[in-house]
Amino acid sequence: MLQQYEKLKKVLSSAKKIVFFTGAGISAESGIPTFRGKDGIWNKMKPEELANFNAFLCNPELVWDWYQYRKKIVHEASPNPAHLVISELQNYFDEVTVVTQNVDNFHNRAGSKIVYELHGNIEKNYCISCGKRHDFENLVVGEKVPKCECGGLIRPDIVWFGEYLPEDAYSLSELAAETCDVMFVIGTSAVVYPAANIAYIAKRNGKILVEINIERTELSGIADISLIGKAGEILPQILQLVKEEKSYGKN
Ligand code: BJW
Ligand code: ZN
Repeated sequence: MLQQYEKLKKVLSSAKKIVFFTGAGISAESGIPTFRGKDGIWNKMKPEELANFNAFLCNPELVWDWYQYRKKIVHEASPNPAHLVISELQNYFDEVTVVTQNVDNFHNRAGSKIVYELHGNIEKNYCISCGKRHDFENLVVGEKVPKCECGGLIRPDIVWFGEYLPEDAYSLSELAAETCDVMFVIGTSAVVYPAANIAYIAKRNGKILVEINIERTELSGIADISLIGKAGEILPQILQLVKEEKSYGKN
Protein backbone atom coordinates (compact mmCIF):
# COMPACT_ATOMS: atom_id res chain seq x y z
CA MET A 1 0.00 0.00 0.00
CA LEU A 2 2.85 2.37 0.90
CA GLN A 3 4.39 1.65 -2.47
CA GLN A 4 1.08 2.54 -4.14
CA TYR A 5 1.00 5.89 -2.31
CA GLU A 6 4.60 6.63 -3.40
CA LYS A 7 3.62 5.90 -6.98
CA LEU A 8 0.56 8.14 -6.65
CA LYS A 9 2.66 10.97 -5.22
CA LYS A 10 4.84 10.89 -8.31
CA VAL A 11 1.87 10.76 -10.67
CA LEU A 12 0.11 13.69 -8.99
CA SER A 13 3.22 15.87 -8.98
CA SER A 14 2.87 16.48 -12.72
CA ALA A 15 -0.91 16.13 -13.09
CA LYS A 16 -3.00 19.11 -14.08
CA LYS A 17 -6.35 17.63 -15.09
CA ILE A 18 -7.98 15.08 -12.84
CA VAL A 19 -11.19 13.15 -13.32
CA PHE A 20 -13.03 11.44 -10.48
CA PHE A 21 -15.34 8.71 -11.78
CA THR A 22 -17.58 7.76 -8.89
CA GLY A 23 -20.20 5.19 -7.98
CA ALA A 24 -22.44 4.27 -5.07
CA GLY A 25 -19.51 3.23 -2.83
CA ILE A 26 -18.44 6.84 -2.39
CA SER A 27 -21.74 7.63 -0.68
CA ALA A 28 -21.83 4.45 1.42
CA GLU A 29 -20.14 6.19 4.33
CA SER A 30 -22.88 8.84 4.22
CA GLY A 31 -25.37 6.05 4.90
CA ILE A 32 -26.66 5.65 1.33
CA PRO A 33 -26.91 1.96 0.42
CA THR A 34 -25.01 0.66 -2.61
CA PHE A 35 -26.76 -1.41 -5.31
CA ARG A 36 -24.79 -4.65 -5.36
CA GLY A 37 -22.95 -6.67 -2.74
CA LYS A 38 -24.12 -7.97 0.62
CA ASP A 39 -26.24 -5.00 1.74
CA GLY A 40 -27.01 -3.73 -1.77
CA ILE A 41 -30.44 -2.40 -2.78
CA TRP A 42 -30.80 -5.00 -5.53
CA ASN A 43 -30.62 -7.75 -2.88
CA LYS A 44 -33.87 -6.52 -1.40
CA MET A 45 -35.69 -4.89 -4.30
CA LYS A 46 -35.93 -6.13 -7.86
CA PRO A 47 -34.55 -3.68 -10.43
CA GLU A 48 -37.00 -5.02 -13.01
CA GLU A 49 -39.89 -3.93 -10.75
CA LEU A 50 -38.52 -0.50 -9.91
CA ALA A 51 -35.81 0.79 -12.18
CA ASN A 52 -37.29 0.69 -15.64
CA PHE A 53 -39.91 2.65 -17.54
CA ASN A 54 -42.37 -0.26 -17.86
CA ALA A 55 -42.38 -0.70 -14.09
CA PHE A 56 -43.28 2.97 -13.76
CA LEU A 57 -46.13 2.65 -16.29
CA CYS A 58 -47.47 -0.50 -14.62
CA ASN A 59 -47.19 0.74 -11.05
CA PRO A 60 -46.37 4.45 -10.92
CA GLU A 61 -47.29 4.77 -7.25
CA LEU A 62 -44.89 2.05 -6.15
CA VAL A 63 -42.02 3.50 -8.15
CA TRP A 64 -42.81 7.10 -7.13
CA ASP A 65 -43.02 6.13 -3.44
CA TRP A 66 -39.74 4.29 -3.65
CA TYR A 67 -37.97 7.36 -5.00
CA GLN A 68 -39.63 9.62 -2.41
CA TYR A 69 -38.30 7.27 0.26
CA ARG A 70 -34.79 7.35 -1.23
CA LYS A 71 -34.97 11.12 -1.56
CA LYS A 72 -35.76 11.39 2.15
CA ILE A 73 -32.69 9.30 3.00
CA VAL A 74 -30.55 11.54 0.80
CA HIS A 75 -31.95 14.71 2.41
CA GLU A 76 -31.25 13.40 5.89
CA ALA A 77 -27.68 12.49 4.95
CA SER A 78 -24.70 14.66 3.97
CA PRO A 79 -21.67 14.45 1.73
CA ASN A 80 -18.81 12.66 3.53
CA PRO A 81 -15.05 13.37 3.63
CA ALA A 82 -14.57 11.71 0.23
CA HIS A 83 -16.94 14.16 -1.54
CA LEU A 84 -15.46 17.07 0.42
CA VAL A 85 -11.85 16.20 -0.45
CA ILE A 86 -12.69 15.96 -4.15
CA SER A 87 -14.17 19.44 -3.90
CA GLU A 88 -11.15 20.78 -2.01
CA LEU A 89 -8.77 19.35 -4.60
CA GLN A 90 -10.15 21.98 -6.99
CA ASN A 91 -7.78 24.38 -5.17
CA TYR A 92 -4.73 22.33 -6.12
CA PHE A 93 -5.21 21.30 -9.75
CA ASP A 94 -6.08 23.18 -12.95
CA GLU A 95 -9.17 21.12 -13.69
CA VAL A 96 -11.09 18.71 -11.50
CA THR A 97 -14.00 16.97 -13.20
CA VAL A 98 -16.45 14.65 -11.50
CA VAL A 99 -18.19 12.00 -13.59
CA THR A 100 -20.70 10.30 -11.37
CA GLN A 101 -23.18 7.46 -11.69
CA ASN A 102 -24.79 8.58 -8.44
CA VAL A 103 -28.11 10.38 -8.33
CA ASP A 104 -27.74 11.69 -4.76
CA ASN A 105 -26.50 15.18 -5.67
CA PHE A 106 -23.71 14.94 -3.06
CA HIS A 107 -20.91 16.13 -5.34
CA ASN A 108 -22.85 19.33 -6.04
CA ARG A 109 -23.66 19.73 -2.36
CA ALA A 110 -19.96 19.29 -1.54
CA GLY A 111 -19.05 22.16 -3.88
CA SER A 112 -17.60 20.40 -6.92
CA LYS A 113 -18.02 22.73 -9.90
CA ILE A 114 -17.79 20.40 -12.89
CA VAL A 115 -20.11 17.45 -12.29
CA TYR A 116 -21.44 15.21 -15.06
CA GLU A 117 -24.32 13.06 -13.82
CA LEU A 118 -24.58 9.99 -16.05
CA HIS A 119 -27.64 8.45 -14.36
CA GLY A 120 -29.60 11.59 -13.50
CA ASN A 121 -30.38 13.34 -10.25
CA ILE A 122 -32.98 12.37 -7.66
CA GLU A 123 -33.79 16.04 -6.99
CA LYS A 124 -35.09 16.51 -10.55
CA ASN A 125 -38.27 15.35 -12.31
CA TYR A 126 -39.86 15.60 -15.73
CA CYS A 127 -43.17 14.89 -17.45
CA ILE A 128 -43.34 11.64 -19.42
CA SER A 129 -45.74 13.21 -21.97
CA CYS A 130 -44.40 16.67 -22.80
CA GLY A 131 -40.91 16.42 -21.26
CA LYS A 132 -41.34 19.58 -19.19
CA ARG A 133 -39.00 19.75 -16.21
CA HIS A 134 -40.68 20.10 -12.83
CA ASP A 135 -39.80 21.23 -9.41
CA PHE A 136 -42.56 20.78 -6.87
CA GLU A 137 -44.20 24.19 -7.24
CA ASN A 138 -46.28 23.71 -10.35
CA LEU A 139 -47.58 20.18 -9.84
CA VAL A 140 -51.27 19.34 -9.80
CA VAL A 141 -51.87 18.60 -6.14
CA GLY A 142 -54.07 15.89 -4.67
CA GLU A 143 -52.60 13.16 -6.85
CA LYS A 144 -50.43 10.46 -5.34
CA VAL A 145 -48.18 10.49 -8.36
CA PRO A 146 -47.94 14.13 -9.40
CA LYS A 147 -49.11 15.18 -12.83
CA CYS A 148 -48.00 17.89 -15.20
CA GLU A 149 -50.40 20.62 -16.43
CA CYS A 150 -50.63 18.59 -19.66
CA GLY A 151 -51.98 15.58 -17.71
CA GLY A 152 -48.83 13.49 -18.07
CA LEU A 153 -47.30 11.62 -15.16
CA ILE A 154 -44.21 13.12 -13.62
CA ARG A 155 -41.25 10.81 -13.17
CA PRO A 156 -37.92 11.20 -11.40
CA ASP A 157 -35.05 12.28 -13.65
CA ILE A 158 -33.19 9.00 -13.21
CA VAL A 159 -31.77 6.85 -15.98
CA TRP A 160 -33.48 3.48 -15.72
CA PHE A 161 -32.33 0.24 -17.34
CA GLY A 162 -32.79 0.26 -21.10
CA GLU A 163 -32.78 4.08 -21.24
CA TYR A 164 -30.19 6.26 -22.93
CA LEU A 165 -27.83 8.29 -20.81
CA PRO A 166 -28.06 12.09 -21.09
CA GLU A 167 -26.14 12.81 -24.29
CA ASP A 168 -24.31 15.93 -23.11
CA ALA A 169 -23.20 14.43 -19.81
CA TYR A 170 -21.93 11.30 -21.56
CA SER A 171 -20.05 13.03 -24.36
CA LEU A 172 -18.48 15.58 -21.99
CA SER A 173 -17.44 12.68 -19.75
CA GLU A 174 -15.85 10.92 -22.72
CA LEU A 175 -13.93 14.08 -23.52
CA ALA A 176 -12.80 14.47 -19.91
CA ALA A 177 -11.59 10.84 -19.96
CA GLU A 178 -9.65 11.45 -23.17
CA THR A 179 -7.98 14.64 -22.01
CA CYS A 180 -7.25 14.14 -18.31
CA ASP A 181 -3.89 13.20 -16.82
CA VAL A 182 -5.22 10.94 -14.08
CA MET A 183 -8.56 9.27 -13.49
CA PHE A 184 -9.62 8.11 -10.05
CA VAL A 185 -12.29 5.40 -10.13
CA ILE A 186 -14.01 5.37 -6.77
CA GLY A 187 -16.63 3.05 -5.27
CA THR A 188 -18.06 1.49 -8.39
CA SER A 189 -18.40 -2.16 -9.37
CA ALA A 190 -18.06 -0.94 -12.98
CA VAL A 191 -20.54 -3.47 -14.31
CA VAL A 192 -23.15 -1.05 -15.65
CA TYR A 193 -22.72 0.15 -19.22
CA PRO A 194 -22.25 2.47 -20.97
CA ALA A 195 -21.08 4.33 -17.83
CA ALA A 196 -18.24 1.85 -17.18
CA ASN A 197 -16.78 2.74 -20.61
CA ILE A 198 -15.56 6.03 -19.14
CA ALA A 199 -12.77 4.25 -17.26
CA TYR A 200 -11.80 2.16 -20.29
CA ILE A 201 -11.68 5.27 -22.49
CA ALA A 202 -9.18 6.86 -20.09
CA LYS A 203 -7.07 3.71 -20.08
CA ARG A 204 -7.14 3.39 -23.88
CA ASN A 205 -5.93 6.98 -24.10
CA GLY A 206 -2.92 6.21 -21.93
CA LYS A 207 -4.18 7.91 -18.78
CA ILE A 208 -3.25 6.74 -15.30
CA LEU A 209 -6.10 4.87 -13.60
CA VAL A 210 -6.24 4.93 -9.81
CA GLU A 211 -8.87 2.72 -8.24
CA ILE A 212 -10.22 3.23 -4.72
CA ASN A 213 -12.53 0.49 -3.50
CA ILE A 214 -13.02 -1.73 -0.50
CA GLU A 215 -12.57 -4.74 -2.78
CA ARG A 216 -11.28 -5.73 -6.20
CA THR A 217 -13.60 -5.02 -9.16
CA GLU A 218 -13.90 -5.58 -12.90
CA LEU A 219 -11.46 -2.71 -13.34
CA SER A 220 -8.76 -3.78 -10.90
CA GLY A 221 -6.88 -5.67 -13.61
CA ILE A 222 -6.29 -2.51 -15.63
CA ALA A 223 -5.78 -0.06 -12.75
CA ASP A 224 -2.27 1.39 -12.52
CA ILE A 225 -2.68 2.06 -8.82
CA SER A 226 -5.07 0.21 -6.57
CA LEU A 227 -5.93 1.54 -3.13
CA ILE A 228 -8.02 -0.89 -1.14
CA GLY A 229 -10.07 0.74 1.60
CA LYS A 230 -12.91 3.14 2.30
CA ALA A 231 -13.09 6.21 0.10
CA GLY A 232 -13.82 8.42 3.11
CA GLU A 233 -10.56 7.33 4.70
CA ILE A 234 -8.30 7.16 1.65
CA LEU A 235 -9.20 10.50 0.07
CA PRO A 236 -8.22 12.58 3.13
CA GLN A 237 -4.82 10.83 3.01
CA ILE A 238 -4.49 11.80 -0.63
CA LEU A 239 -5.34 15.42 0.19
CA GLN A 240 -2.63 15.35 2.86
CA LEU A 241 -0.16 14.02 0.33
CA VAL A 242 -1.05 16.82 -2.10
CA LYS A 243 -0.80 19.51 0.59
CA GLU A 244 2.64 18.32 1.68
CA GLU A 245 4.05 18.51 -1.83
CA LYS A 246 4.63 22.21 -2.44
CA SER A 247 5.28 21.78 -6.14
CA TYR A 248 1.82 20.39 -6.79
CA GLY A 249 -0.91 22.00 -8.75
CA LYS A 250 -1.53 25.63 -9.52
CA ASN A 251 1.16 27.35 -7.37
C1 BJW B 1 -16.86 1.17 -1.61
C2 BJW B 1 -17.28 1.55 -0.32
C3 BJW B 1 -16.51 2.53 0.32
C4 BJW B 1 -18.67 0.08 -1.06
N1 BJW B 1 -15.42 3.05 -0.29
N2 BJW B 1 -15.79 1.69 -2.18
C5 BJW B 1 -23.94 -5.01 -22.08
C6 BJW B 1 -24.22 -6.27 -21.59
C7 BJW B 1 -25.35 -6.51 -20.83
C8 BJW B 1 -26.25 -5.50 -20.54
C9 BJW B 1 -25.96 -4.25 -21.00
C10 BJW B 1 -24.84 -4.01 -21.77
N3 BJW B 1 -24.81 -2.69 -22.09
C11 BJW B 1 -25.89 -2.09 -21.53
C12 BJW B 1 -26.60 -3.03 -20.90
C13 BJW B 1 -27.85 -2.83 -20.15
C14 BJW B 1 -27.64 -2.12 -18.85
C15 BJW B 1 -26.47 -2.72 -18.08
O1 BJW B 1 -25.38 -2.21 -18.04
N4 BJW B 1 -26.70 -3.82 -17.41
C16 BJW B 1 -25.64 -4.46 -16.62
C17 BJW B 1 -26.05 -4.47 -15.14
C18 BJW B 1 -25.43 -5.84 -17.16
N5 BJW B 1 -27.46 -0.70 -19.10
C19 BJW B 1 -28.48 0.11 -19.31
O2 BJW B 1 -29.62 -0.30 -19.38
C20 BJW B 1 -28.14 1.57 -19.50
N6 BJW B 1 -28.70 2.09 -20.67
C21 BJW B 1 -28.36 1.66 -21.86
O3 BJW B 1 -27.57 0.77 -22.03
O4 BJW B 1 -28.97 2.34 -22.89
C22 BJW B 1 -28.76 1.90 -24.22
C23 BJW B 1 -29.98 1.12 -24.60
C24 BJW B 1 -31.14 1.81 -24.89
C25 BJW B 1 -32.26 1.10 -25.31
C26 BJW B 1 -32.21 -0.28 -25.37
C27 BJW B 1 -31.06 -0.96 -25.04
C28 BJW B 1 -29.93 -0.24 -24.65
C29 BJW B 1 -28.74 2.38 -18.37
C30 BJW B 1 -28.18 2.02 -17.06
C31 BJW B 1 -28.88 2.78 -15.94
C32 BJW B 1 -28.43 2.27 -14.60
N7 BJW B 1 -29.22 2.77 -13.61
C33 BJW B 1 -28.96 2.41 -12.22
C34 BJW B 1 -30.23 2.56 -11.38
C35 BJW B 1 -30.72 3.94 -11.33
C36 BJW B 1 -32.00 3.91 -10.59
C37 BJW B 1 -31.83 4.28 -9.18
O5 BJW B 1 -30.85 4.82 -8.71
O6 BJW B 1 -32.81 4.00 -8.56
O7 BJW B 1 -27.87 3.20 -11.73
S1 BJW B 1 -28.41 0.75 -11.95
C38 BJW B 1 -27.37 1.12 -10.60
O8 BJW B 1 -26.06 0.66 -10.98
C39 BJW B 1 -27.33 2.66 -10.52
C40 BJW B 1 -25.84 2.90 -10.43
O9 BJW B 1 -25.52 4.20 -10.85
C41 BJW B 1 -25.26 1.81 -11.29
C42 BJW B 1 -23.82 1.51 -11.00
O10 BJW B 1 -23.67 0.97 -9.73
P1 BJW B 1 -22.37 1.32 -8.87
O11 BJW B 1 -22.35 2.76 -8.60
O12 BJW B 1 -21.19 0.73 -9.48
O13 BJW B 1 -22.74 0.63 -7.46
P2 BJW B 1 -22.51 -0.91 -7.01
O14 BJW B 1 -23.43 -1.15 -5.87
O15 BJW B 1 -22.60 -1.84 -8.14
O16 BJW B 1 -21.00 -0.93 -6.51
C43 BJW B 1 -20.58 -0.24 -5.33
C44 BJW B 1 -19.09 -0.38 -5.22
O17 BJW B 1 -18.65 0.41 -4.13
C45 BJW B 1 -18.63 -1.82 -4.95
O18 BJW B 1 -17.56 -2.12 -5.81
C46 BJW B 1 -18.15 -1.77 -3.50
O19 BJW B 1 -17.07 -2.65 -3.25
C47 BJW B 1 -17.72 -0.33 -3.36
N8 BJW B 1 -17.75 0.27 -2.02
N9 BJW B 1 -18.40 0.88 0.03
C48 BJW B 1 -15.11 2.63 -1.49
N10 BJW B 1 -16.82 2.98 1.60
ZN1 ZN C 1 -46.41 17.55 -19.44
